Amino acid sequence: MTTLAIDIGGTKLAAALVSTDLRIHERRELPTPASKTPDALRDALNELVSPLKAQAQRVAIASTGIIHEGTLLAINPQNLGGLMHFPLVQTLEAITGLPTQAVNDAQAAAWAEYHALADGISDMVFITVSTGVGGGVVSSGKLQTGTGGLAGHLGHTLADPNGPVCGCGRRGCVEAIASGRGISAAAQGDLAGCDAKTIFARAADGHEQARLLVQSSARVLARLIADVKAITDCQRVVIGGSVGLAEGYLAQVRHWLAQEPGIYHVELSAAHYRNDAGLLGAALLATGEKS
Ligand code: ADP
Ligand code: BMX
Ligand code: ZN
Repeated sequence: MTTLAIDIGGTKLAAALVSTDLRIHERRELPTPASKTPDALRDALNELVSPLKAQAQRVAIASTGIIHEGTLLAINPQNLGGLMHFPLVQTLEAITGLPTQAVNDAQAAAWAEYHALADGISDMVFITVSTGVGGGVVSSGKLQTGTGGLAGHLGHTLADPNGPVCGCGRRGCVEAIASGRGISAAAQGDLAGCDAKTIFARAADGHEQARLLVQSSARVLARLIADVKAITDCQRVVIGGSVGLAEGYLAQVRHWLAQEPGIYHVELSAAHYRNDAGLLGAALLATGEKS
């Protein structure tokens, strides 16, 4: 059985064929269209999967947003160019003619990363620091999706009551400060308008403002991890997303977490599957294995 796995993020769309032994073939990427209208995303997804669909027997989607009953509902529509609602499963079934299922991107990635951990770990949390900040919680070996798909949306917990307003409507969310978009939005002067990738590159060259922007993201993430430890008592936190996986970032998060009282410390690691965790988690969930 070959699964056509799709990962829909705020910055990029990825798709690949995933074989039963969880090997990735023919991976493709396209930029995520920044448009309020669903047509742009539908057209981009059509272009993305067209060369792959004839070789697959089913579709498994990991997508940014709250995924409930096959529909994408943005908690932060700014991450998708203002798009609030998208009929995900219906659209991919129409494009491919294949049975399709969908789950939140960070929840999917958590499930893949949980399977990559050593035996004996039953409680783990995955956090993606990417366009937004997303999360997935595995508790007693079960992936938590909640009653409406909201479980694990750690980016929308409070980092700073006086912080910037988040696209979800709340002030001071972790995502508004620590995410790629948050880092970019806070940039001023010669960094104004730069994306997070550029700001990380400038920080590595010793640019002071860039260094402080990266530091503030890592610091907020460390506090979030301390909160996550207090809430879940997890044995491991795995960090993914292009910001989370950027060189030196995890070391900074470890540094700030070490400043918190010892009870909140937890082992941290970088995503084993790197940027493919969402694709593989969606494929794994589609195997029907009980979560
Ligand atoms: P998505 O959110 O679509 O899943 P990513 O995980 O690639 O995509 O996250 C996109 C964010 O990561 C953007 O804000 C981008 O500027 C930033 N980014 C991409 N590459 C890097 C990098 N090498 N270092 C730091 N940030 C990066
Ligand atoms: C946002 C939210 C989450 C998602 C997270 C990471 C939307 C559209 N997305 O908090 O559902 O898991 O971003 O998404 O409201 P990514 O695009 O950064 O991978
Ligand atoms: Zn928010």
